[in-house]
Amino acid sequence: RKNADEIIAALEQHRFVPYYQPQFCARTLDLVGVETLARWDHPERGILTPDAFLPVAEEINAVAAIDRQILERAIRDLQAWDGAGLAIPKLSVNVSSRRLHDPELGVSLRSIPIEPGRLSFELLESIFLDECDRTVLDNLGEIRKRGIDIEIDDFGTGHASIVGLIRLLPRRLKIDRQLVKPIVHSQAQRRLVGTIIEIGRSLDIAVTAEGAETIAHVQMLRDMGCDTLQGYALARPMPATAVPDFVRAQC
Ligand code: G
Ligand code: G
Ligand code: NA
Ligand code: MN
Repeated sequence: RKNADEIIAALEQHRFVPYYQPQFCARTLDLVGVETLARWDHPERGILTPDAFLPVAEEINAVAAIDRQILERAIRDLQAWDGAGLAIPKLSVNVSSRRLHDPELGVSLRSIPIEPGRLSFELLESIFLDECDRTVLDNLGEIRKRGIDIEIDDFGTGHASIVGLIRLLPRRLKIDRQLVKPIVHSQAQRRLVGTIIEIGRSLDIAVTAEGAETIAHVQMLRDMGCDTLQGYALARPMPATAVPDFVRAQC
């Protein structure tokens, strides 16, 4: 209860903010984008990660509202960075299943000022089960119409539906870090990740590996033909205020 009330108050006070984790081209290690990761800027407890609020937020049906707040803030951050002349090619935002069922999503997209290909939504594999819902279909239609790319997040932890991939044809799939982490000591796990990269290639879907934690992961994933990398070996999630210095240091 206490936590639930606090979450509602935090929403009113706009205390849910995006952190940003950079994403890199596997071949050149150029910055290709940033992913937003929700944080709760708590007045006493400091910056809290999603494990501290998503379960309760889910219970009280507040996840869509958090997602909405993060997206709005991220769009404003991107505009500010553009204004400052920073070259951030792409913004990826997590969109929960709850948010995808929210009729307000499609409506709000009509007023988002963003060029096609600059924004992408990371959706969970469970989307493959939700696709028959009218609101979800309408929202997906609006997402496509606005030129927002769809990425399947945490691929391999949910339904991993190949038929779903063919039907939805996302721009990109992100291999979950649970699958990526073991590749440096398990040949079987390495073959598995290689197979997922092949599935992406055969369907013309780009592949990101999450959880590139060490230089060994980075080298191995690059050699395996992965397109994009994200992980602690390259950059950790950071507050918006740290992004400009990080991006400038890349050049
Ligand atoms: O940020 P962290 O590294 O702790 O993220 C943990 C998990 O929280 C992620 O795997 C993701 O599923 C979820 N998450 C992070 N940011 C968001 C967000 O903005 N919205 C939603 N719905 N989930 C998020
Ligand atoms: O939304 P998604 O499931 O992609 O969430 C990414 C989560 O993974 C965030 O919680 C982020 O902090 C975390 N993360 C990012 N890079 C790494 C990494 O290299 N190792 C580990 N263990 N976690 C990572
Ligand atoms: Na994500
Ligand atoms: Mn993920």
